[in-house]
Amino acid sequence: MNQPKENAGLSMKDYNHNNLCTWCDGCGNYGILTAIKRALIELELAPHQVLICFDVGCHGNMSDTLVGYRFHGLHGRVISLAAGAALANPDVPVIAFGGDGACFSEGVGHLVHAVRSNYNMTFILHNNANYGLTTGQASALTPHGEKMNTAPHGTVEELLNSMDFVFSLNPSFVARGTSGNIKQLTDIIKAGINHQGFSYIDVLQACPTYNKFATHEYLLGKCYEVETSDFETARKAAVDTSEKIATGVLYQDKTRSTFLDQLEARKGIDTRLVDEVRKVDVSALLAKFS
Ligand SMILES: Cc1ncc(C[n+]2csc(CCOP(=O)(O)OP(=O)(O)O)c2C)c(N)n1
Repeated sequence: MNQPKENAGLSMKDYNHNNLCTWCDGCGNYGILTAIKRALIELELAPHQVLICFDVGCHGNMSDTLVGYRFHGLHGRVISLAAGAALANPDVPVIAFGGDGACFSEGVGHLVHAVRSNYNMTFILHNNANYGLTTGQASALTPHGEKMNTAPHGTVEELLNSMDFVFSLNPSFVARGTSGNIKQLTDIIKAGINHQGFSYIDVLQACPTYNKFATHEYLLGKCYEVETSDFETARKAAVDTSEKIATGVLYQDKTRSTFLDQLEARKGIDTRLVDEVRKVDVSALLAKFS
């Protein structure tokens, strides 16, 4: 990050918006919202110094309650639009929020290529194990057999093991937190923003209205914290959730180059793409199509 450290006096109110919050009582999104604000304050990043991107879903309504540069995109597309912004202006940290419904269905292709490209951005998965905004549809992360509104007799499809899937893509940063442990989640988000490369943060999010199987109490009781370890140990700890659920920064490779750092065509260039496009006059081209 090349941000000037000039914001030591930031507080929660700098990020608070007066808009009415539409989340259900007890929704884990409140905890995630608090953690992101705390992380930005502790990193001394003012709202105008960070880009926050949202997918469509319950979690996406955070765009109404958080002050800053925000972009609310189409369902499943948040990673791609955030990656574009990160490539266009690497001086601005980019954070993208997405739901498990969006990320592991419509958006799964974007996730694959963002991890393997190692774009320099942070992705925070609101993993409530269902499509919340469309009132409790089963997602790819809903356990097999769970009774959901779209599967009253039990979910037929097999559960997608998201951690095994992400580790199979050779990620440079993988973390897991819970919406109920705000202190830990704040530290995880800070580590993700500071990481050079694609930071994948899985947040196990309580959804008291539609997720009856992984409640706030269940998650807090099952989670334990691990220290960063080697790739295979981290993968094993992340994947096996049968007895306990490993949380914390599970894996980080600080030596990996980002996508932009590896591009020969950008080497030795000090300007940013976001400035360079302004120098090109496209009015004649646009006139051809008007
Ligand atoms: C391409 C597309 N497909 C489906 C929808 C309908 N839709 C809107 S929100 C939503 C559910 C979102 O679930 P998830 O991504 O898990 O986020 P959550 O609401 O749980 O935070 C769906 C299916 C849409 N808006 N666009």
